[in-house]
Amino acid sequence: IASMVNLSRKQDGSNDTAAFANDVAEGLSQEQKTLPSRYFYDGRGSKLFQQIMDLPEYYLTRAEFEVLTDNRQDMAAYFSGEGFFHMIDLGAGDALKTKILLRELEKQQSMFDYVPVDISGDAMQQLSESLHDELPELKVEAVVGEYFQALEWLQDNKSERKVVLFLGSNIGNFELTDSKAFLKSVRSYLKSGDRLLMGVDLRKDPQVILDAYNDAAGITAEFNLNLLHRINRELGADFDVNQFNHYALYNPQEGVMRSFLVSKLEQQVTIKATGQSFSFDAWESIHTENSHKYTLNQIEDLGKECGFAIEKVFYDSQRGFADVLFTV
Ligand code: AVI
Repeated sequence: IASMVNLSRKQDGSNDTAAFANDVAEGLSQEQKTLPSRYFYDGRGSKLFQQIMDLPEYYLTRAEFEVLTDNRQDMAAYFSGEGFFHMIDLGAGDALKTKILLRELEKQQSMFDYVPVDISGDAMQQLSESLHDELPELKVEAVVGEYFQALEWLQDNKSERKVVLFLGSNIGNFELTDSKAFLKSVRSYLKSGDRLLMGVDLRKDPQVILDAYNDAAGITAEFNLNLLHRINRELGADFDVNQFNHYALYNPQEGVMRSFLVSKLEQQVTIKATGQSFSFDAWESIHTENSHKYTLNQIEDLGKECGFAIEKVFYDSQRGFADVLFTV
């Protein structure tokens, strides 16, 4: 039983081109050039990210898979203790990990419906179809849109108890101020009895982290460079993608993995959609992504500041990744 709601401005579910052009122009006009990482995820980018999740070096997905598999009964018991609930999956993607919980909840005959949220209309279409085949009894209402749009929609349309999932260390891609704003916003839509399960990547051997973002097969490089391909495709730009390198480094003091695209030579790029040209010095960089790695204390403080209290922390066997269960 599946239905779909599209909150994005364009009916095909893709991001609004004008907003994309604006963000790109603004980012490339700065002293330190920057592009927002949320634009990684067009059709090709989403496929590349799926490949990343299968890479031997990219430990995050496997670690969270283990956390969810090993603790699914416990988690399901926390979720369904007080009757019917809406399970809201922010950034659901292919929901491969969430399905572990969905199967367990069905097994326990929990009373709930499932509301996956994603900016990719294609992903939500495919997920609805796969759930229809795999869990035909499950009530699914997929929402296509940005997180903030979806939260507002939920406020008006889902009135029962809520369990919000924010898995995959997606929080790590926000700047600290943005993660606070995001969590406070999520909190503002929740009531007593509601919960948030959030996946966080923890501090660990810097070499392990470094390798995860510099895989031998070069898929992460492709993923990063795809941003330039996307700008070429959607905004009529003329980036010579071969003249940029993927470069990612980890700062253990801050616990931040930073990804860049570095211009191999002095060059100019023109973007038709905005009519602007941007020049690059040789070895000038574009900052494209941050991936934060946390201590549990930081997560506890972050939660507290945003109105959440930790109910339980679920770790993988290496203690490198955690799914943190918060109450409000
Ligand atoms: C989606 N996000 C949590 C990934 C990460 O690890 O920061 C995106 C990614 N970037 C490079 N590899 C994977």
